[in-house]
Amino acid sequence: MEATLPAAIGFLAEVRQDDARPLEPVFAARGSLARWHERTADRSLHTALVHSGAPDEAYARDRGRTLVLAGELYNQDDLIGLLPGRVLPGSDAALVVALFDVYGVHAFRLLNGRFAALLTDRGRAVLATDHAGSVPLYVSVAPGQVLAATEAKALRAAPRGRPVPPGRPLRRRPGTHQVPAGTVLDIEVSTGKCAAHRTWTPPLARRILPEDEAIDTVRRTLERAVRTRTGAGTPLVVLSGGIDSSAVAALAAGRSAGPIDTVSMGTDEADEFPQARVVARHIGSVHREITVPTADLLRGLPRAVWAAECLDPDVVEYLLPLTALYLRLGGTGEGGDTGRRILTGYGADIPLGGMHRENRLPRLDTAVCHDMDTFDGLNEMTPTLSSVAGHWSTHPYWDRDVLDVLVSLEAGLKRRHGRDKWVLRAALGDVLPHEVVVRPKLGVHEGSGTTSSFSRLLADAGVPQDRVHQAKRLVVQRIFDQVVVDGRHPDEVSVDAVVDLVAGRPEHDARPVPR
Ligand code: AMP
Ligand code: PCX
Ligand code: MG
Repeated sequence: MEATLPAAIGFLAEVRQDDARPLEPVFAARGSLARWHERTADRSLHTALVHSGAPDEAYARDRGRTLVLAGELYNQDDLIGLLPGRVLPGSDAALVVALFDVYGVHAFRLLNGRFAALLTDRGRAVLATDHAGSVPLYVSVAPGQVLAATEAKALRAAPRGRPVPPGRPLRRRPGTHQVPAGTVLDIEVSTGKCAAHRTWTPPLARRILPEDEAIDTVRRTLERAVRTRTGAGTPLVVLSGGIDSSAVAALAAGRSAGPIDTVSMGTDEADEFPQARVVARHIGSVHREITVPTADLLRGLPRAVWAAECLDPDVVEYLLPLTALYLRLGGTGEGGDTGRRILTGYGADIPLGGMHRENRLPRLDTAVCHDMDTFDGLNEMTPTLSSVAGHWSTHPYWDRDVLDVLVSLEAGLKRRHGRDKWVLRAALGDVLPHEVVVRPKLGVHEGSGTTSSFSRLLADAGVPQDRVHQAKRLVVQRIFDQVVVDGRHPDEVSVDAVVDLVAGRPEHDARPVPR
């Protein structure tokens, strides 16, 4: 379980009672493809797996059940302790299937991980997401068939499915549903009847802790989340120089025998290179700076939407510079084609109310509650963002234990002594330079100039200032329709044509906006 990348990073799986031809697997995630077919008396299972060299470890079979797992677990030690006397499971998939034998669907309540899973058990198909839905999972269900995939585009040719509440219908593909975060869907294949179980919800109550105890709890849980994510090779941290990613980098460096790798991205318009350099020097990392020309950054919009399958223009603005960075990283090994394991500081601002820049507290918890109520389905944590370039990314702040701790701290520990994210800053004070610990930071969309250059692209096309945000939404929607719903490759999509169309200059593309 110490490999650089997880055994599988995506799958398309079909459980059917008939012998229909399986769908053609279509993924944005880049990796090797393994296909696999299993037939029992009452059903067949076809799977296509995107993997990184050990596809067998993504499957597990036990007592007539078969499990397919994309992603990885972070609390194996605790989980193994629940299976005394058994042969040690050799993979995360084997561990989950063994737990299923003891706990049934409730096994998924035990997992702290970044995964999507499908398990067949006689006439049932069980689908599960991790607590945060960080590996997206889509499903199409009709009597006699359950089709599931980690990318919606892989289900494009699926026969029209029936509603599977609480699944969310996909835009313009109402027969395809996204499985919510922290959810198990237990589906009877013959009828398509579905029972749903929530396995995680964000904490609603707030804990009152003395400063020291809060600091210690945050430090310990974050340290563990970084440790369980660093894998076998040299970890790489995408480093902005803000407290979130600097904390991850410092903790990863602290437990690494040799120097870790860090990398910062900027554009020809804006960067935070000097701030990131201070951190890299302090922790002794092998540091790189990658500058992406703004025009290339914006041309990458279709690829970011293709990878994240996201319709939210603000989130796409956060993800665009990160996708551009991942695509330019290069791998290791001969030919540089071995993917990297990437740690990020993504998501820290959500439970800590880091985007909230004023001293009074009431609105901080309002922001935290709102963000914890609305993250699901945005796909901002998806590993596909980096796996389009063959890499695997993972986000320690959205570790289940870290998230539980951070969300539940009372707001006065998040904003304190005039500082945002106070408890995190205080928890890392001994491993980072003082200037890093106290520095407020711009978001990646601002630090890279992405928000302003995307706005300018629309303004230059004639969109009035007060319509720019709505125009961004329409641009993202149109790109989504092409690369997700219609299954086109992002290289076939012209951002300029979409922008012109949205700006009311339809000479490049006269098709009406579909509802
Ligand atoms: P933010 O919350 O805006 O700092 O962005 C989320 C995460 O993306 C950070 O914690 C970093 O891991 C990564 N990131 C942001 N900006 C950059 C950058 N300029 N270069 C490399 N990584 C970045
Ligand atoms: N971030 C945030 C997350 C963006 C907000 N997402 C949400 N409310 N669902 C973070 O890293 O915590 C930035 C740039 O800031 C990305
Ligand atoms: Mg941040």
